Amino acid sequence: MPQRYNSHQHERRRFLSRLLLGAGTVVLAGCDKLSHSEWFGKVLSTGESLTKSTHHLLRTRRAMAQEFDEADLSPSFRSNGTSSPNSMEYQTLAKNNFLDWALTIDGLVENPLKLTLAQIQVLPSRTQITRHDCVEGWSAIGKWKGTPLHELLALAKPTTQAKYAVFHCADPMKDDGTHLYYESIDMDDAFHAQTILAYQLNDETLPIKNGAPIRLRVERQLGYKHAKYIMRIELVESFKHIEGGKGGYWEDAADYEWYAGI
Ligand SMILES: Nc1nc2c(c(=O)[nH]1)N[C@H]1C(S)=C(S)[C@@H](COP(=O)(O)O)O[C@H]1N2
Ligand SMILES: [Mo]
Repeated sequence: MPQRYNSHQHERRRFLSRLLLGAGTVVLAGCDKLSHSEWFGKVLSTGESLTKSTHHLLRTRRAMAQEFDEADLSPSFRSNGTSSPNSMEYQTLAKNNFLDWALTIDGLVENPLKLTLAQIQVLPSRTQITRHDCVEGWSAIGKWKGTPLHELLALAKPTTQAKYAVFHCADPMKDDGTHLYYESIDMDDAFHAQTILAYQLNDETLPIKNGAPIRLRVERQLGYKHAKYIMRIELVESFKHIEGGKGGYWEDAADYEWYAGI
Protein backbone atom coordinates (compact mmCIF):
# COMPACT_ATOMS: atom_id res chain seq x y z
CA MET A 1 0.00 0.00 0.00
CA PRO A 2 2.52 2.62 -1.08
CA GLN A 3 -0.01 5.44 -0.94
CA ARG A 4 -0.74 4.89 2.70
CA TYR A 5 2.95 4.89 3.55
CA ASN A 6 3.44 8.14 1.69
CA SER A 7 0.77 10.10 3.45
CA HIS A 8 1.76 8.60 6.78
CA GLN A 9 5.33 9.67 6.14
CA HIS A 10 4.30 13.11 5.06
CA GLU A 11 2.29 13.67 8.22
CA ARG A 12 5.19 12.40 10.23
CA ARG A 13 7.59 14.90 8.69
CA ARG A 14 5.15 17.71 9.45
CA PHE A 15 4.78 16.48 12.98
CA LEU A 16 8.51 16.12 13.56
CA SER A 17 9.26 19.52 12.14
CA ARG A 18 6.75 21.02 14.55
CA LEU A 19 8.56 19.33 17.40
CA LEU A 20 11.94 20.40 16.10
CA LEU A 21 10.94 24.01 15.74
CA GLY A 22 9.63 23.97 19.29
CA ALA A 23 12.87 22.43 20.55
CA GLY A 24 14.90 24.80 18.40
CA THR A 25 13.77 27.90 20.22
CA VAL A 26 14.85 26.41 23.54
CA VAL A 27 18.24 25.38 22.19
CA LEU A 28 18.81 28.75 20.56
CA ALA A 29 18.16 30.58 23.81
CA GLY A 30 21.24 28.97 25.28
CA CYS A 31 23.40 28.88 22.17
CA ASP A 32 24.89 32.14 20.99
CA LYS A 33 27.33 30.67 18.50
CA LEU A 34 24.78 29.65 15.92
CA SER A 35 22.66 32.29 14.29
CA HIS A 36 19.01 31.46 13.79
CA SER A 37 19.43 30.96 10.08
CA GLU A 38 22.43 28.67 10.48
CA TRP A 39 20.63 26.54 13.02
CA PHE A 40 17.44 26.21 11.01
CA GLY A 41 19.45 25.61 7.84
CA LYS A 42 21.10 22.66 9.51
CA VAL A 43 17.81 21.29 10.69
CA LEU A 44 16.27 21.54 7.26
CA SER A 45 19.20 19.91 5.50
CA THR A 46 19.94 17.04 7.85
CA GLY A 47 16.30 16.62 8.75
CA GLU A 48 15.10 13.99 11.13
CA SER A 49 18.46 12.58 12.12
CA LEU A 50 18.92 15.65 14.28
CA THR A 51 15.95 14.93 16.50
CA LYS A 52 17.88 12.55 18.71
CA SER A 53 20.83 14.83 19.40
CA THR A 54 18.59 17.87 19.73
CA HIS A 55 16.52 16.23 22.36
CA HIS A 56 19.55 14.87 24.10
CA LEU A 57 20.52 18.47 24.75
CA LEU A 58 17.22 19.08 26.40
CA ARG A 59 16.62 16.03 28.52
CA THR A 60 18.40 13.00 29.78
CA ARG A 61 17.14 9.58 28.88
CA ARG A 62 15.66 9.22 32.35
CA ALA A 63 13.59 12.39 32.25
CA MET A 64 9.89 11.84 32.71
CA ALA A 65 7.28 12.51 30.07
CA GLN A 66 4.66 15.03 31.11
CA GLU A 67 1.76 13.60 33.08
CA PHE A 68 -1.72 15.11 33.08
CA ASP A 69 -4.84 15.26 35.26
CA GLU A 70 -8.16 13.45 34.90
CA ALA A 71 -9.64 16.74 33.65
CA ASP A 72 -7.30 16.61 30.63
CA LEU A 73 -8.45 13.17 29.42
CA SER A 74 -9.63 12.99 25.81
CA PRO A 75 -13.33 12.10 25.59
CA SER A 76 -12.32 8.89 23.82
CA PHE A 77 -9.05 7.28 22.85
CA ARG A 78 -9.19 6.38 19.19
CA SER A 79 -7.75 3.25 17.65
CA ASN A 80 -5.10 3.43 14.96
CA GLY A 81 -3.43 0.80 12.80
CA THR A 82 -4.76 -2.64 13.65
CA SER A 83 -8.05 -2.57 15.55
CA SER A 84 -8.48 -6.35 15.83
CA PRO A 85 -5.67 -8.71 14.75
CA ASN A 86 -6.56 -10.81 11.73
CA SER A 87 -5.34 -14.17 13.01
CA MET A 88 -7.10 -17.30 14.22
CA GLU A 89 -4.75 -17.57 17.17
CA TYR A 90 -5.57 -14.08 18.44
CA GLN A 91 -9.31 -14.34 17.78
CA THR A 92 -9.41 -17.62 19.72
CA LEU A 93 -7.58 -16.05 22.66
CA ALA A 94 -9.91 -13.04 22.58
CA LYS A 95 -13.03 -15.24 22.64
CA ASN A 96 -11.91 -16.71 25.94
CA ASN A 97 -11.09 -13.29 27.46
CA PHE A 98 -7.34 -13.96 27.12
CA LEU A 99 -7.42 -16.59 29.89
CA ASP A 100 -5.25 -18.80 27.65
CA TRP A 101 -2.94 -15.98 26.61
CA ALA A 102 0.57 -15.89 28.06
CA LEU A 103 3.42 -13.47 27.56
CA THR A 104 6.76 -15.03 26.65
CA ILE A 105 9.95 -13.26 27.73
CA ASP A 106 13.00 -14.91 26.23
CA GLY A 107 16.19 -14.36 24.26
CA LEU A 108 19.14 -12.98 26.20
CA VAL A 109 17.72 -13.61 29.67
CA GLU A 110 18.90 -15.88 32.47
CA ASN A 111 15.37 -16.81 33.36
CA PRO A 112 12.96 -17.18 30.40
CA LEU A 113 9.37 -16.59 31.47
CA LYS A 114 5.85 -17.33 30.38
CA LEU A 115 3.30 -15.30 32.35
CA THR A 116 -0.48 -15.23 32.21
CA LEU A 117 -2.41 -11.97 32.44
CA ALA A 118 -3.36 -12.80 36.06
CA GLN A 119 0.31 -13.35 36.93
CA ILE A 120 1.23 -10.03 35.37
CA GLN A 121 -1.57 -8.21 37.15
CA VAL A 122 -0.47 -9.22 40.65
CA LEU A 123 2.90 -7.50 40.11
CA PRO A 124 3.27 -3.87 41.23
CA SER A 125 1.50 -1.49 38.86
CA ARG A 126 1.84 2.09 37.71
CA THR A 127 -0.93 4.44 36.57
CA GLN A 128 -0.15 7.43 34.37
CA ILE A 129 -2.09 10.00 32.37
CA THR A 130 -0.09 10.85 29.28
CA ARG A 131 -0.38 12.23 25.77
CA HIS A 132 -0.03 9.90 22.83
CA ASP A 133 1.33 11.53 19.66
CA CYS A 134 0.84 9.74 16.36
CA VAL A 135 2.89 10.79 13.35
CA GLU A 136 -0.29 10.85 11.31
CA GLY A 137 -1.07 14.11 13.08
CA TRP A 138 -3.34 13.31 15.99
CA SER A 139 -2.82 13.20 19.74
CA ALA A 140 -4.90 11.88 22.62
CA ILE A 141 -4.59 11.92 26.40
CA GLY A 142 -5.35 8.64 28.14
CA LYS A 143 -4.99 7.06 31.55
CA TRP A 144 -2.99 3.85 31.49
CA LYS A 145 -2.47 1.24 34.17
CA GLY A 146 0.02 -1.55 33.80
CA THR A 147 3.07 -3.39 35.01
CA PRO A 148 6.37 -1.49 34.72
CA LEU A 149 8.55 -3.38 32.27
CA HIS A 150 11.42 -3.22 34.78
CA GLU A 151 9.40 -5.43 37.13
CA LEU A 152 9.26 -8.14 34.49
CA LEU A 153 12.89 -7.69 33.52
CA ALA A 154 13.87 -8.09 37.18
CA LEU A 155 12.27 -11.54 37.03
CA ALA A 156 13.66 -12.50 33.63
CA LYS A 157 17.16 -11.12 34.31
CA PRO A 158 18.55 -9.88 31.00
CA THR A 159 22.16 -10.93 30.43
CA THR A 160 24.86 -8.28 30.02
CA GLN A 161 24.72 -8.76 26.22
CA ALA A 162 21.07 -7.70 26.03
CA LYS A 163 20.82 -4.30 24.34
CA TYR A 164 17.23 -4.16 23.11
CA ALA A 165 13.80 -5.44 23.99
CA VAL A 166 11.84 -6.55 20.92
CA PHE A 167 8.04 -6.69 21.14
CA HIS A 168 6.48 -9.31 18.90
CA CYS A 169 2.78 -8.64 18.32
CA ALA A 170 -0.18 -10.77 17.29
CA ASP A 171 -1.31 -8.80 14.24
CA PRO A 172 -0.19 -9.75 10.72
CA MET A 173 0.32 -6.68 8.56
CA LYS A 174 -0.17 -8.60 5.29
CA ASP A 175 -3.34 -10.35 4.15
CA ASP A 176 -1.49 -13.65 3.83
CA GLY A 177 -0.91 -13.65 7.60
CA THR A 178 2.79 -12.73 7.48
CA HIS A 179 4.77 -9.74 8.75
CA LEU A 180 3.60 -9.52 12.33
CA TYR A 181 3.82 -6.01 13.78
CA TYR A 182 6.90 -5.61 15.95
CA GLU A 183 8.85 -2.86 17.64
CA SER A 184 11.96 -2.50 19.76
CA ILE A 185 13.41 -0.17 22.39
CA ASP A 186 16.82 0.06 24.04
CA MET A 187 17.54 -0.74 27.67
CA ASP A 188 17.32 2.92 28.77
CA ASP A 189 13.71 2.98 27.64
CA ALA A 190 13.07 -0.58 28.82
CA PHE A 191 13.98 0.36 32.40
CA HIS A 192 12.38 3.83 32.30
CA ALA A 193 9.87 4.38 35.13
CA GLN A 194 7.01 5.21 32.72
CA THR A 195 7.59 2.24 30.43
CA ILE A 196 4.70 -0.07 31.27
CA LEU A 197 2.80 -3.00 29.82
CA ALA A 198 -0.67 -1.55 30.05
CA TYR A 199 -3.75 -3.70 30.65
CA GLN A 200 -6.16 -0.86 31.50
CA LEU A 201 -7.17 2.28 29.63
CA ASN A 202 -9.26 4.96 31.35
CA ASP A 203 -10.05 2.65 34.30
CA GLU A 204 -11.42 -0.13 32.08
CA THR A 205 -9.95 -3.36 30.77
CA LEU A 206 -7.80 -2.47 27.77
CA PRO A 207 -10.13 -2.77 24.73
CA ILE A 208 -9.15 -4.88 21.74
CA LYS A 209 -9.02 -1.79 19.56
CA ASN A 210 -6.25 -0.37 21.78
CA GLY A 211 -4.15 -3.55 22.07
CA ALA A 212 -5.67 -6.12 24.47
CA PRO A 213 -4.57 -7.95 26.48
CA ILE A 214 -1.44 -5.80 26.89
CA ARG A 215 0.24 -3.01 25.00
CA LEU A 216 3.42 -1.09 25.52
CA ARG A 217 3.46 2.49 26.78
CA VAL A 218 6.85 4.07 26.24
CA GLU A 219 5.84 7.62 26.93
CA ARG A 220 8.69 9.63 25.52
CA GLN A 221 8.40 7.99 22.11
CA LEU A 222 6.00 8.51 19.20
CA GLY A 223 2.87 6.40 18.73
CA TYR A 224 4.19 3.67 16.47
CA LYS A 225 6.66 2.51 19.17
CA HIS A 226 3.73 1.67 21.50
CA ALA A 227 3.30 -1.96 20.43
CA LYS A 228 -0.21 -3.38 20.88
CA TYR A 229 -1.24 -7.09 21.14
CA ILE A 230 2.11 -8.15 22.62
CA MET A 231 2.76 -11.90 22.55
CA ARG A 232 6.47 -12.08 23.20
CA ILE A 233 9.30 -9.88 24.43
CA GLU A 234 12.67 -10.98 23.11
CA LEU A 235 15.90 -9.56 24.54
CA VAL A 236 18.53 -9.24 21.85
CA GLU A 237 21.94 -7.76 21.20
CA SER A 238 20.94 -6.62 17.71
CA PHE A 239 17.72 -6.73 15.72
CA LYS A 240 19.40 -7.11 12.36
CA HIS A 241 18.21 -10.72 12.05
CA ILE A 242 14.56 -9.84 12.71
CA GLU A 243 12.26 -9.16 9.73
CA GLY A 244 13.67 -6.22 7.73
CA GLY A 245 16.38 -5.61 10.33
CA LYS A 246 15.50 -2.04 11.23
CA GLY A 247 13.92 -2.76 14.59
CA GLY A 248 10.25 -2.23 13.82
CA TYR A 249 7.47 -2.77 11.32
CA TRP A 250 7.25 0.86 10.19
CA GLU A 251 11.02 1.26 10.27
CA ASP A 252 11.21 -1.65 7.78
CA ALA A 253 8.17 -0.70 5.71
CA ALA A 254 8.46 3.07 5.47
CA ASP A 255 11.87 4.04 6.83
CA TYR A 256 10.53 5.52 10.05
CA GLU A 257 13.22 6.54 12.50
CA TRP A 258 14.00 3.75 14.97
CA TYR A 259 14.56 6.33 17.72
CA ALA A 260 11.31 8.26 17.97
CA GLY A 261 11.95 9.89 21.31
CA ILE A 262 10.80 13.39 22.03
N1 LIG B 1 0.55 -4.33 17.12
C1 LIG B 1 0.38 -3.08 16.70
N2 LIG B 1 0.81 -2.06 17.48
C2 LIG B 1 0.65 -0.79 17.07
C3 LIG B 1 0.06 -0.46 15.82
C4 LIG B 1 -0.41 -1.54 15.03
O1 LIG B 1 -0.96 -1.37 13.93
N3 LIG B 1 -0.23 -2.83 15.50
N4 LIG B 1 -0.06 0.86 15.42
C5 LIG B 1 0.83 1.83 16.10
C6 LIG B 1 0.47 3.23 15.86
S1 LIG B 1 0.99 3.94 14.40
C7 LIG B 1 -0.14 3.99 16.82
S2 LIG B 1 -0.41 5.64 16.63
C8 LIG B 1 -0.64 3.36 18.06
C9 LIG B 1 -2.14 3.55 18.14
O2 LIG B 1 -2.63 3.09 19.37
P1 LIG B 1 -4.20 3.10 19.60
O3 LIG B 1 -4.82 2.13 18.63
O4 LIG B 1 -4.41 2.70 21.02
O5 LIG B 1 -4.68 4.50 19.30
O6 LIG B 1 -0.35 1.98 18.16
C10 LIG B 1 0.87 1.60 17.60
N5 LIG B 1 1.08 0.19 17.90
MO1 LIG C 1 0.76 6.20 14.75
